[in-house]
Amino acid sequence: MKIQKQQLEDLNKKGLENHTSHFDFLAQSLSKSGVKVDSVIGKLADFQVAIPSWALGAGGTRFGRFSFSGEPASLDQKIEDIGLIHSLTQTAGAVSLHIPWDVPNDYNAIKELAANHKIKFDAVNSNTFQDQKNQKESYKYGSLSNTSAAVREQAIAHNKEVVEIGNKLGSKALTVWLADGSSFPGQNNFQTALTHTQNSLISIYEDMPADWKLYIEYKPYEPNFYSTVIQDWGTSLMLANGCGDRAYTLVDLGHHLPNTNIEQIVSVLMLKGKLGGFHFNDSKYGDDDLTVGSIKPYALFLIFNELVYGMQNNTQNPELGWMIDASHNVKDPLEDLIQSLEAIQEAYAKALLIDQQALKTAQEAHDVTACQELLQHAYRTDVRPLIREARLRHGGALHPIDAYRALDVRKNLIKERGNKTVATGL
Ligand code: PSV
Ligand code: MN
Ligand code: MN
Repeated sequence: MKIQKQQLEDLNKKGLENHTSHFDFLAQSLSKSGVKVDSVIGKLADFQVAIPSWALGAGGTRFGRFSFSGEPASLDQKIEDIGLIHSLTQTAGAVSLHIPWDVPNDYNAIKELAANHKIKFDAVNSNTFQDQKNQKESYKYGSLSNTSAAVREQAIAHNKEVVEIGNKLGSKALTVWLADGSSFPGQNNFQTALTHTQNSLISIYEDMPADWKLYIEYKPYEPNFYSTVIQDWGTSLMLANGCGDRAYTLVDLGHHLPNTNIEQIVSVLMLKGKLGGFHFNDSKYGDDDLTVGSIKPYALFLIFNELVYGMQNNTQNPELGWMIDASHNVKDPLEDLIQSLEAIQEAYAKALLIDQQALKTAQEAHDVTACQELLQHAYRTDVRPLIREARLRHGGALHPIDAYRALDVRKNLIKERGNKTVATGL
């Protein structure tokens, strides 16, 4: 299924009058307070987030998985799904592949399909947290950190192959997330595990093409429950520094212990020019991978405040790789991704409205109340007309979820692909 421009134009006509009055009112009041509305809309339109190939089917838990039907069964179909989300939102212009789940059969055909949908290939992800069929060594006791040289070599070789595959598609970054760790005290020697991991990462890093970046993800626990080798941003940063200039930390919002000040981590990493990529999701308890903005939208806004500040002030930090890393059991995965994209745009738009100059003045005057007022004034602004306007100007849907439903997208996918579908993913 492909959504035609004309279909969206027809649907948009219905809500246009309402939108125009909301947008005009907001644009006028923002302009009066000094906001350059067109520049904000331009930034929103430029902001593209990669969709992970593993989020297009219903995720599961260890207790089970409930299919949503019509799920993509191949890489082609995954790209088609992202194409659908992108035509509705104009924000999902990239895909993040996971190897070996998404190895293309025909590289030219996949590249052509992605180009047709205006989708780029963002960071590629390696997988050393599962054993694959016919694999010689097992990752049961770790991969890049394993005490066995043969296991480490196999895991290094896999990462190198992932880079090769990504390179053929036009990707420019490798994301490494390791499940390595231990579940019981005494199981691992922490120092040995970290040293092996550093050396393995160096070997992968040194083999990457010169214009590639390495993103090192961290996570405090799960699947191991006593220790994780790359448990936090400090460990990730240390490993990135040990690799070189093109190795960076990747922040996944769900990979923190409760109440961690993620915005401060973002800020410090950008100051040091070491924030490489971002995985958006939301959580209540752990790595819940819930829809972005569904639980803690204010925290997301505070994170975006630091991201915006960093993008404006930290030229030492490279452009970031923006990705969603969410998936779950009960919602239509495509609707869920549309909601996530909307929440990201909302937090970004609100952060762009913060009067940075006034905030600096209030900070220097130690006017704590004013500082809070400035942030919350931006946060309390309903920015949705700006996001809708950005979509409208680029041929997207005024109301993506409504359009998705009006066009019967899921019904059509089920008709095309059938009821009993299982997408590859986490
Ligand atoms: C596991 O926690 C995880 O969700 C990581 O966040 C990775 O980014 C993702 O899986 C894909 O490997
Ligand atoms: Mn992640
Ligand atoms: Mn995760």
